[in-house]
Amino acid sequence: MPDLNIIGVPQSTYVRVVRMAAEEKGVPYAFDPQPPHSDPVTAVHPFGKVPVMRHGDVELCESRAIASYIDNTFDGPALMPKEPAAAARAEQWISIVNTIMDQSLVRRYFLAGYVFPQREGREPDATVISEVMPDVERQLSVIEDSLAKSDYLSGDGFSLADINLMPILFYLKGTSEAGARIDNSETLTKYFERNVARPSFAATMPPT
Ligand SMILES: N[C@@H](CCC(=O)N[C@@H](CS)C(=O)NCC(=O)O)C(=O)O
Repeated sequence: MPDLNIIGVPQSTYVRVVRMAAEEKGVPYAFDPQPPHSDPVTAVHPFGKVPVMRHGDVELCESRAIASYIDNTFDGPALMPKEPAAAARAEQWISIVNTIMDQSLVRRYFLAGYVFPQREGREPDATVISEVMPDVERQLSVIEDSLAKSDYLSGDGFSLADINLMPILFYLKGTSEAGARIDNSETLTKYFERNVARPSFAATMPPT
């Protein structure tokens, strides 16, 4: 039984990020697929959000903190660039994705537009989708502009910034509007295909 325990539903983009971090480092971990606000989660996260992590006496919540702990505790390839400007650029992207893009791309567009209606046997919510689409378009364009200058978000090779974005792009690819926006962009398509091929991505595929 591995010492590192990652807790949280596999469908969560944030849970996938920390699992990908462990996979990229080559760290064995036990995965406990617990929903938000379940007892094992609230025992660690004061607001019941996933992921949470246990490693011996260490218990942590928040994906960025957990990924940082995994990166700094275990051997294996570094997940953050060493060069200060590239490291700061990776942090900048993680912050933008987690504080701005997650809200519109995941919560409003993907979950409210597609997942929640479909769970109730309804069609995707066209009103929600059309309201959020300007934000989706703008945010994908911002990512595209950055990737037009560099193959990776930090500008210095694959990093946690790319790990942090890929689970979101994966969900968007399966939708009509954002999926078409990605497919019509050579830059976004190349980026997606480059990173989707990583074993850490295949190993953390959410159930359908
Ligand atoms: N800032 C947190 C966000 C985690 C988060 O929002 N997780 C979602 C699942 S993707 C969750 O637990 N939602 C339940 C809730 O907000 O009550 C992190 O980076 O770990």
